[in-house]
Amino acid sequence: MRRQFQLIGLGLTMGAVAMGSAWGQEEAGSVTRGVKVFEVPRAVSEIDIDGELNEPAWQDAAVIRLDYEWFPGNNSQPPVETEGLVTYDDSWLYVAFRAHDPEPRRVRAHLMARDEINTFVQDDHVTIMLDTFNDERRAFQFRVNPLGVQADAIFSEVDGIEDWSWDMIWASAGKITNDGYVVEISFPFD
Ligand SMILES: [Ca+2]
Ligand SMILES: [Ca+2]
Repeated sequence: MRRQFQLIGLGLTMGAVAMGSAWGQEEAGSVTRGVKVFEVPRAVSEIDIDGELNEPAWQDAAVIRLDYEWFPGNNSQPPVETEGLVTYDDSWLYVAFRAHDPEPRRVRAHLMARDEINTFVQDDHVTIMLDTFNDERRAFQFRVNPLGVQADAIFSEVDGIEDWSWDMIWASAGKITNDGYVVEISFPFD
């Protein structure tokens, strides 16, 4: 079953990250409505981006349950559980997902080149929006499928544009497991 989840970072300061997993449900206005704030612990170990969440740092990472399905549902309650994990060190922001699925053989995932978005969106995948502008209008968008394939874009809600020609150097890996799939990602701060 093709399902898509997104994790939206509205700010990352002093070890705290604000996440709104249901961004877009509320009326425009205050930047604080509907936003959950999580304390993100610093990584206690190095993390190897290999699709295995077996590093000690993941044991202590912030766990963010994604309570809303974005597609095919429209911010509806999902039939499967997906968790986002977040931690960091001096150089990297680390994000991982555990996407539980009782039928992992039905997880859709294909190897393809970066940014082949028309093919990519046919796969199960997770999306992260980093709103480093903190204006809820523009964001850096990162999508990863269960095999670690990347698609990245600059997103503008004002004009609805996803500019896939924008490429950043970031690392991702994914694996299909007996329980669904796992994605492991690192973003450089510089
Ligand atoms: Ca790892
Ligand atoms: Ca791109």
